Amino acid sequence: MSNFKNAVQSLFDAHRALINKKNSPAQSNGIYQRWANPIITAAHAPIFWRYDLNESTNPKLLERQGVNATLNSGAIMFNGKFTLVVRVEGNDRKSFFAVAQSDNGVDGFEFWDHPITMPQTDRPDTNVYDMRLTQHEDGYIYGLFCTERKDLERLADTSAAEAQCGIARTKDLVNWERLPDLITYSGQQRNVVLHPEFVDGKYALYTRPQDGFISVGGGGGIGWGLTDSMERAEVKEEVIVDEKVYHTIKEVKNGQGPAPIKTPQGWLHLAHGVRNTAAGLRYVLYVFMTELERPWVVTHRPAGHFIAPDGAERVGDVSNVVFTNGWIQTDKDEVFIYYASSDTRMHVATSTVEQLVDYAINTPEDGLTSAASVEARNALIDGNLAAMKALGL
Ligand code: M1P
Repeated sequence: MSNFKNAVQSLFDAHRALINKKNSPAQSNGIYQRWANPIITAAHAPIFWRYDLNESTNPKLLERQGVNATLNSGAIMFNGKFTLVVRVEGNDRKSFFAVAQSDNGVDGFEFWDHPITMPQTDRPDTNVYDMRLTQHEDGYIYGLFCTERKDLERLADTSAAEAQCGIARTKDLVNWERLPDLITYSGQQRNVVLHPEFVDGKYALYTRPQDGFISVGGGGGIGWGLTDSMERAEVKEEVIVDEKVYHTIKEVKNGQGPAPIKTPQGWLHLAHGVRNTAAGLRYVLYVFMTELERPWVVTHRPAGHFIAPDGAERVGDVSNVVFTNGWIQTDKDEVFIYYASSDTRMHVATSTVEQLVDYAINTPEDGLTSAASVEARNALIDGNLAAMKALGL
């Protein structure tokens, strides 16, 4: 074999070894099970997405188009496979969407040959990211994502941007029909998610009204609104379902994660909450539940974080972040929670609907003061001291 062919073969062998690497359960807190290895990293991107494999144009076999990160992924069970629409970020900082699939949901994720070619609206996207997939009862799979463009009213500020909700739909994850961006009457939108069922005959959306690109300003919270159609989606009125709250894990901002899961006890939601620290923003995941008939009415709010950055998850391009926009419920009611750490790589944690609902219903709410926290903990301690006595401990 020529040296060049040998070198190419080595790249493919190392890549195959990475894809084939078995995952194993890591620590469990009884509510969910983390898995030891990240499930998708930048190194999982196919070799032929990154290298020019033609010896005449790349005799030194240099990487030509690097991939920087694989993060915030939408998730769906598709044709019997655990399927993610991954946010892939090139070294040029542009994100795009690409499908990766696995047979078991915890390892073996492999990208399809080509990323998604997302059609444009008449106002081209500068950057697209964080797709939420919803299998809607109308028969389409919808992908709602953030479309970011330059803020044309602040041209001199090269960081001034505008975030809005892009909408596309598909039946095969290959061909996407781009629909007009969501119209709302808030300044900007990110983390918009389509509810899987019609409500009062309309499409229902979780929104996140925000005044600026990074800061939600006076707005914020997870909002809720209805639209007659997705072909010209317009939410005239947003009500806040889950607000941001002082001195909680969602003091600065929050956002709906994936579309909620329907359970007999209500809709189960996963979201992210953000607070500020001397080291910058800290993103954690939290859970809440809403009424079945009125998904905009919260019934349970377990206090604090559900998943927070842990160990190596704490470090990456944007450190101290976990973020989710995808989970998959299997027909055995297992739940595969897909989350990214520090805007760099993808992980999975596994649980069940039963465990998650138990967690949501039986974890006390945040009492919002230290005194209330001591009171809640004392109630647990006193109950346990009696229980321990009964157990002879
Ligand atoms: O960098 C952390 C996250 O920041 C944004 O989330 P939010 O809209 O809540 O501020 C998004 O850009 C997200 O992609 C990113 O992971």
